Amino acid sequence: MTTSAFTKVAEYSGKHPKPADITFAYGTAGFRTIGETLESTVFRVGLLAALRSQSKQGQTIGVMITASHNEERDNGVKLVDPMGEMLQQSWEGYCTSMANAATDDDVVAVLSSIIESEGIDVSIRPKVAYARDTRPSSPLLQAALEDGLAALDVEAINYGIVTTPQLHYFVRCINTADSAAAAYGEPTEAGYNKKYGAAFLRLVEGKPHPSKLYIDAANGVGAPQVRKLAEAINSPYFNIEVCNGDTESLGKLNMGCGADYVKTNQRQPASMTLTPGDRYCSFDGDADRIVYYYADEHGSFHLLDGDKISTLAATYLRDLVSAAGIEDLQVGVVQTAYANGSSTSYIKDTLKLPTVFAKTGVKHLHHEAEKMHIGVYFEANGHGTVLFNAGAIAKLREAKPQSPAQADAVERLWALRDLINESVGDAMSDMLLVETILICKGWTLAQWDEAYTDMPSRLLKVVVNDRTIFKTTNAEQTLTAPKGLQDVVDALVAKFPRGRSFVRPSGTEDAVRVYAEAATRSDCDQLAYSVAGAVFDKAGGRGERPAEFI
Ligand code: G16
Repeated sequence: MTTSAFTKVAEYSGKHPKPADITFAYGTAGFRTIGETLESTVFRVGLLAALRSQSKQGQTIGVMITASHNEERDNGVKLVDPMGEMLQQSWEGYCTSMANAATDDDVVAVLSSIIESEGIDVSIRPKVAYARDTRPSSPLLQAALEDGLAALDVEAINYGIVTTPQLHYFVRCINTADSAAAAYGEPTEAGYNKKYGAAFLRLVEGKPHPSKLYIDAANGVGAPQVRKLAEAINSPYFNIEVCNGDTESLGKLNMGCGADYVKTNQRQPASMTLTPGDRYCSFDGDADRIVYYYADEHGSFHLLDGDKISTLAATYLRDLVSAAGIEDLQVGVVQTAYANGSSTSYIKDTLKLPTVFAKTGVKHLHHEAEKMHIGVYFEANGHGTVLFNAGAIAKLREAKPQSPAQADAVERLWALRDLINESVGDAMSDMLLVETILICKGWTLAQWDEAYTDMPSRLLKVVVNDRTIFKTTNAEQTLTAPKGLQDVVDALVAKFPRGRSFVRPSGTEDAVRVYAEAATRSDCDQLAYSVAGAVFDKAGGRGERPAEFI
């Protein structure tokens, strides 16, 4: 890079000084914190996106400005790699160093050290595709990003306000456009709706129409986008009504609604009353997660979370593979420690499918799923997808169906692959997958729910002075620091039949998460609140102590 290019970077950087008192970290899903503190970080992510594109021989890199499920005042930014997957982890350290460079000269110094360590050819013109969600701080951050892109003369495409998974999809489409074998689709909203809509209609054709699906869009970007998807599908097979679709009023995003609220509180959105027999689902604020739910005839709430989606998808795929008669085409499942114990037993003992555990964060699950022929990965919070690896594709191509039934099963596997956004977990594509399976099986949500009964579980948040003192091992299920705290957790767990609990620092919120499971609801709550109380007392709890369980 020439001296004048570095001078230009330093000049632009001067417009976006780093707040002196904040240390940024590239966490579970990129940078996330209070939106108005992120201007310098987002500017610098623009620079990093340019370098990442050059390091990938000019392929397009994605930048998404969003804080997904977080409260409205937060914002965030993350990079998307060429196949639409999360940024390669070895670059996360570069992101953190860049975000924390104290001065404009330091920014230039970090930039040149990355160029040197990665052997980047800076003569390549970088390409970046970017988008944002509906947060009030997003336009300001977008302007900072555009300065970063301009500083390194990036060829950029602005996708405006789209869901996070849509941006992942666009990036993959752009980078595969020239390959007949790998071409993923048209990199536009219309192309996205056309691809997923057509695959859905192909799979459900001829089956009875389902009842209406009520979609809580968390007052986020999923609302306008799912309406466009419904317009494109334009069929009684996709009869939806959007609830919590207000993206204009301040203070509404993810507030008392959305997938995170529903999963964490184990109840419907505050603004909604459920009618027994009706079907409901919730997206989160950027529509990368989805959970389903319904009320039974007594009005009791029932949640169908990421584990239930995962087992539904795995069952359907396993049965199709068997019907297709393709030998040695394996289906496997990836979960995290948050997976309900009943779901894991069901996968192992009833479905007889292999299951592996990964750390929280879809980037970790994605890599494990890639090792399986057909890898189904979902976090309990509703974030996940299904991957068909190269081995699976080869087996599908080589398949020699011996009967019309086998030919139909092979055709359905291909169609399912077209229905699934393999680049990342995607609420809209996952919803079409669930709808397809339910329509094909003729199932209500209650029938889907019958597969297994969840163990009572509880997820709590504890705010502490410094969550970075929490260190974990064993797929984040065991604390190695603060010293002695894991022993306390173990002693509490031992008191409850079938008890399980773990503590880990969140990578997206300034909090420590406590998960607990036990044989009964009251044991589970008692365990969760006891562990949360111990964390608060022994590791610098701030604000209100988690309420004692009564
Ligand atoms: C992000 C990640 C998810 C993760 C979640 C919570 O979701 O993409 O994989 O489960 O954060 O992570 P943590 O417990 O570390 O805060 P989203 O929907 O917010 O992008």
